[in-house]
Amino acid sequence: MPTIAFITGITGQDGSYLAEFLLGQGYEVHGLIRWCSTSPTQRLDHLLQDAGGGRLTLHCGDLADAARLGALLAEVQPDEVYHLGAQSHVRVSFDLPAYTGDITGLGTVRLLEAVRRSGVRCRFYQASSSEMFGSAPAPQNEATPFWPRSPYAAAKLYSYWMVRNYREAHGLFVCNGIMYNHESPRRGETFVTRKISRGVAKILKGEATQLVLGNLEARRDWGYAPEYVEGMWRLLQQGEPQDLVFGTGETHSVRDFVEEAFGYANLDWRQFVRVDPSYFRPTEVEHLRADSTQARRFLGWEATVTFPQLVRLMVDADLRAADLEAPGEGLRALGNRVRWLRNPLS
Ligand code: NAP
Ligand code: G4F
Repeated sequence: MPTIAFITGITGQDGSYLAEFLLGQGYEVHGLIRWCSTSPTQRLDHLLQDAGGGRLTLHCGDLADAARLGALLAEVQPDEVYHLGAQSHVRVSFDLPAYTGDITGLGTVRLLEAVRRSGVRCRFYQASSSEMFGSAPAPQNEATPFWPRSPYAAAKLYSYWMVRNYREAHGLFVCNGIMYNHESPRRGETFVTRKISRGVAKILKGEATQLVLGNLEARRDWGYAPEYVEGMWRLLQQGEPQDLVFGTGETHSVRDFVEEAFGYANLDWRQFVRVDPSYFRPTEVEHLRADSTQARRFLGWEATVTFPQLVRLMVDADLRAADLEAPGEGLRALGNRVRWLRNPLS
């Protein structure tokens, strides 16, 4: 019998990579999708075409709907639950604080309750975030006190503590993966890295003359998303549940990302990038850098894709998507490090 996984947020960046990874491991994969009048499965279409040999099933539902989550848990009877669904955009959370609290915070409790009440014996992964560290000095690790700086971070922190409470109070096998920023060609278009890589392609294609950004000084620990979904899986294969930090250990500013991306395309970024304060956040997270010593120690997990390789891979992908010639250095540098990935540029 194959191992059965249930993934919330399967249509997102991480959910699509995780589904691909688990199907490659021989899993039967079930995913929660929101009903939508347009197709939400763009990132999954390559998997749905051959349906992983009939091992990929999508179920309509919503993290706001506790009854549906309970029914699905009982029906699917998963061995592993990966809870990735969330309103995941930090800037948007300032405009939608209550909605973000409901979906990103309470949504986790609805799912935990569905697990507990169904009596299904499964392992549970919670997509916690480095945003929870907020203003805590870098580098941050599992012992660093949290200091959330947005409604999103506060909602994730609530989920983090509820996961710990369900472990301690009810004995569930539940784990927090505290992940730093991870990016890819499948990254949502309004997150800064993808906005930049698409911006380069649009400028080269003649579809835009400038790229408008917010705070260029914020520093992030950016890694490559497919490596992080392997980390999620490894965390659930442990003998005991625990909470671990996942990141590269390197930090770069948004300005660094801009310079690298435009430089790779032989463009002088100063001619094209404009800063608009309307993109600034009411409270910013200035500096994130992971200390992932424990993930290395317990899981043997390490990020291997470097910052320039990540930037180049994303620019390559957006150039190709715009029918432009791509230098391909990002792809070449990646080699076959992520062997299960079918097409790193899509
Ligand atoms: P993403 O691309 O924004 O995907 C979010 C997923 O959640 C999408 O599938 C979305 O569905 C789904 N979702 C949103 N609202 C929902 C609702 N009400 N009911 C059911 N599903 C809902 O995010 P990601 O980058 O893959 O990140 C995955 C998870 O890791 C998120 O929880 C994020 O907060 C967390 N995280 C991400 C990073 C990172 O750097 N990527 C780092 C740390 C933590 P639709 O497609 O229908 O919108
Ligand atoms: O790409 P961002 O929107 O990602 P952010 O806020 O770090 O959040 C992402 O990573 C978290 C993990 O640490 C996840 F939990 C979360 O779900 C999400 O995936 O912004 C990165 C930085 C910020 O400092 C922002 O102020 O880039 C700065 N920035 C500058 N100009 C911009 C822009 N961000 C966006 N989205 N758009 C801009 O034009």
